[in-house]
Amino acid sequence: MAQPSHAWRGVIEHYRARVDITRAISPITLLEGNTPLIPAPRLATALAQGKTEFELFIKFEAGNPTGSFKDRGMTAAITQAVADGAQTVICASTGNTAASAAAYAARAGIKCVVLVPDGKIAAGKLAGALAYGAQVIAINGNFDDGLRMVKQASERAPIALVNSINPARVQGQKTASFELIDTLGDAPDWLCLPVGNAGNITSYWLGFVEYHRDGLATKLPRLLGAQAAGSAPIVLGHIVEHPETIATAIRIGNPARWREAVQALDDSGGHITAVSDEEILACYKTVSRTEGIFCEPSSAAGLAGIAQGVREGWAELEGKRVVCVLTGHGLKDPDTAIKGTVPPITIEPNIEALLKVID
Ligand code: AN7
Repeated sequence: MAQPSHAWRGVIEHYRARVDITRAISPITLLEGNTPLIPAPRLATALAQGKTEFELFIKFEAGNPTGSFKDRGMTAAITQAVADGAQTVICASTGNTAASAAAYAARAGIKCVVLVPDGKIAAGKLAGALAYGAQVIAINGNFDDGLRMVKQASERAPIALVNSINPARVQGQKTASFELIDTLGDAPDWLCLPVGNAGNITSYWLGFVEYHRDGLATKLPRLLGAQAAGSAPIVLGHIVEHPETIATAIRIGNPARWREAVQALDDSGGHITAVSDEEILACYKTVSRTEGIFCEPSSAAGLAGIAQGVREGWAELEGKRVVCVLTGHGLKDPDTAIKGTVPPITIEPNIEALLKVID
């Protein structure tokens, strides 16, 4: 049945002329993209700590079909892989890429193999990858080990690599910048986001530069990247052999798109900073309580970057329009969500018991 003409058709079709991948087949899509851009005034006030005032929007990428921003790039990577004749795709992942690759492979009717760090992947991501029917392999190692292994596998066997070193991933991912500009009418002053393997920051910058070059935006944003302090290779300027952080999505010590990220940060006049797990968790709680927006811990790293920049005085936010990308859904990591809260109390099933405990 033909879709009604106003229906959203996913990022490849919507940005047809700009997503540079094969046109040999119709897109493998779950109608990803078109995610909400939510004004967040109460969160802005909380992050500003009485020191400044700025306008804040949340680009809620958890609104994608598998609950993270990865779906934008994955629709492109899987479409390209299928057009190239791949029967199997492979990736290393801290979780969200795995779930996304698994879903799009299922959609395409091909096999998917994912390598994840044993015990360091949030429950909702593992659940997704398994539900979508991927072969999930846990390794006694971290993401960086996994990426090395899947690169080798794709060289030795007829398996397509769908990590973000695959150029199609960036082509799909950059559509997030287009959506921002299409919604706001121009680029924001700051774009703020967590950085792990550095595919997302690279892609956003590419998208902004493209729209600006073609006269669809009058300016370029400054990029504010945030890494977890225990996994901050770009901030430190060297590989981190044993990355650690509660924000397991960004537990990465040797980002694949390191060079591109540094270039983007430089070109934008931006800033990259390391935020502690405590700072991440504080913002993680604040965003859900002030705005009703539930993200996973890694996503809150970007917010923590803003809070830190305000506290330390280096973030020039006064009067600016700031977009913060929340990359993944809070439901991805129920364990961390529950750990940080007071457990529910149990009462007898009568009204007296209820009235006694409502505070
Ligand atoms: C929620 O899934 O690397 O800097 O294997 O899941 O583009 O890597 C995830 C990364 C931020 C960092 N927020 O983005 C993977 C993976 C969330 C993430 C990042 C990830 P990049």
